[in-house]
Amino acid sequence: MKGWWGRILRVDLTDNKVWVQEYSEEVAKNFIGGRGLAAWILWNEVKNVDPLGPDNKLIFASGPFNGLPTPSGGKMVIAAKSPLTGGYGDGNLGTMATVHLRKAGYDALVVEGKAKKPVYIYIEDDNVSILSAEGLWGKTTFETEKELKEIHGKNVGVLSIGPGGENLVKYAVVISQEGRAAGRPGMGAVMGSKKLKAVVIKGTKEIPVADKEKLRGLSQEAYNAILNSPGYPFWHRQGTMAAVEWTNENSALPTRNFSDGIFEFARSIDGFTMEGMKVKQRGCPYCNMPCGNVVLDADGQESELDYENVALLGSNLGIGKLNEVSVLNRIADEMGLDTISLGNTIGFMMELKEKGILKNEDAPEFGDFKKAKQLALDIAYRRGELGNLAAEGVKAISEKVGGKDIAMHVKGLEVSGYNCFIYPAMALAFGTTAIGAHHKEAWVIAWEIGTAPIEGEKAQKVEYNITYDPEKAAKVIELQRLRGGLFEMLTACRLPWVEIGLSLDYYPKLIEAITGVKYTWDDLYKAADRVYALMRAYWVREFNGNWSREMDYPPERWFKEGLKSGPYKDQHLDKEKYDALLSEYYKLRGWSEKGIPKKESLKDLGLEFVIPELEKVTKLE
Ligand code: PTT
Ligand code: SF4
Repeated sequence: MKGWWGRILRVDLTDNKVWVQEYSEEVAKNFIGGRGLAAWILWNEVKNVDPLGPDNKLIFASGPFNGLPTPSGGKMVIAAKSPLTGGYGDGNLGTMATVHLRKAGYDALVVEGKAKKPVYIYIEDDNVSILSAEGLWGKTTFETEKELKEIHGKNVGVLSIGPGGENLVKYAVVISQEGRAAGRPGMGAVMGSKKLKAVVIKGTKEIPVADKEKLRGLSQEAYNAILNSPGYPFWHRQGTMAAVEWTNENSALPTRNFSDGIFEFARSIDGFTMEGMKVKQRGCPYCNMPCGNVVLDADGQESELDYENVALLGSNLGIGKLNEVSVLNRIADEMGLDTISLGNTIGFMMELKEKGILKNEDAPEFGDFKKAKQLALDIAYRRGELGNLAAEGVKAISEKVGGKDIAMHVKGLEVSGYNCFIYPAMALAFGTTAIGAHHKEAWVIAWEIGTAPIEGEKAQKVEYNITYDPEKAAKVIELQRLRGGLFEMLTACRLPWVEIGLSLDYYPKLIEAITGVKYTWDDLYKAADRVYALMRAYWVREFNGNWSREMDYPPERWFKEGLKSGPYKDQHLDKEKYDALLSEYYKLRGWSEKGIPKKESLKDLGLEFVIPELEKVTKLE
């Protein structure tokens, strides 16, 4: 095999066992890597287990792009059964750990079992040790990475959890390089449940590549195309932060627990304000369009900002000072909490308090930065009744305290930064994403609005009519195939294509140069569909067949209430029309009206092995 090692490093923390598993060329070709490989492992090995028990498996999956000079190709997928949703869970981050994992001779690392005391895994090529982390337990992710680099040298990749993961906060993430985060559906909590504080990797091998010269030439061409694109200068200035002004202009900026789409202090937290505060720029490995904008926060400390972080911890909490928002963002990174779920949870509690549903003196009100900061820390340490409750996430809070109609989640994962009262396609994307409400797989809102943030220096506002054309379902699937499929399997950053317009034509050519395998676009789409069907089958199996189309509904708020202000005041989604769009989506995917893949489509995708197990829990069409 070229491009893939065909080797997975396995570690069992219960028995201190380390071994290498080889996997076949057929699996490599069909599932490619990253999320594809992770879904295949979870389906085969992680059945009906407690997500926070020793039998769950935490998968760190790289792909053929990693460790090689590919455009923005320094990403890694971290996956497991999710403790937040109970279904398939994963996330993606840029990290030197993916480069080193591949250079150490592995395509993935799978950790199972549970250590008796805190440990970290140190991998140096074929030499793998499980070492005590008792001295690191309790430390922040920043402190942990710094200490581990002092021990093992700067030339390593480090992935770690903070107190959030240690204390099993359901939306704890894994952090790398002080500002790269992955695993919104609680991958940090799974790591904490195994008492695994960190993974440190150093790899020195040469990755076997089919055609090195071709790879070098193509990559150079792609890097040049990125630098010369018209959107590059503005991207370089603002990165994802350009989206604050754009969503606000188009009534989509989550504001006060998604009750509105326009924030009166948007300018004070947007990309232009960030530009004035910027002290440095960071990026992921092999990226020549770095977007990690680092500012100094109200405590005088560095904080790396992205759109989602600012939308959810700023406007969604009614906080209009970017240096205060930056404090909350930095705390999330240090503690290892997902900013999106954290912002949703605190915002939800603020609204519950406003409505008199939550009667707790310590609960913050909208705009109360001090109490929000205190609550973020209490969540990480699960301190007090409020901290403990909030550590469970929005869905659990709504079931315990009330407010289901204003609980912003899908399948238990909190909604990311796009308010969809008037955007049916984006609502469908949130409804059908493989992990719950995340924009990563189909950021269809830019297509739906007709503009994107990086199109000039002033965000465009367009004439917009709410429509439910069936082509919206087709567009969601097309984007899921590319964003949630191709890029998550490779694993490469999608932003060169999404934001800078790098031609997609480079990708099959690069894959061929690396692996020697000539994929057509049909092959790549089919691989993506295969992984989507497998992830959906995983949910259905883990939910014991208790599955219905309601699982793919967006939050009730978007159907029941209207926007509070602006040109689309009082407008909201129509449930019947959404249902028709959902049916179109199922039809195109070859899924039943309940959202379960049909036998024929499973066979067509080469997933026959899924059928007998699914038939144990549900009747397949
Ligand atoms: C991703 C989600 C996002 S999506 C953001 S900001 W975004 C939040 N970032 C967090 C953070 O930071 N700290 C924290 N404690 N929690 C956070 N949670 C949120 O996590 C990130 C970029 C961004 S910035 C985006 S869109 C793109 N995402 C990609 C993706 O998902 N796949 C892919 N192949 N390429 C991508 N490129 C871009 O990467 P999750 P990163 Mg992230 C600080 O984790 O679970 O996938 O959720 O990876 O290295 O931090 O880069 O406006
Ligand atoms: Fe990382 Fe941003 Fe570069 Fe993507 S564009 S690889 S998220 S630095």
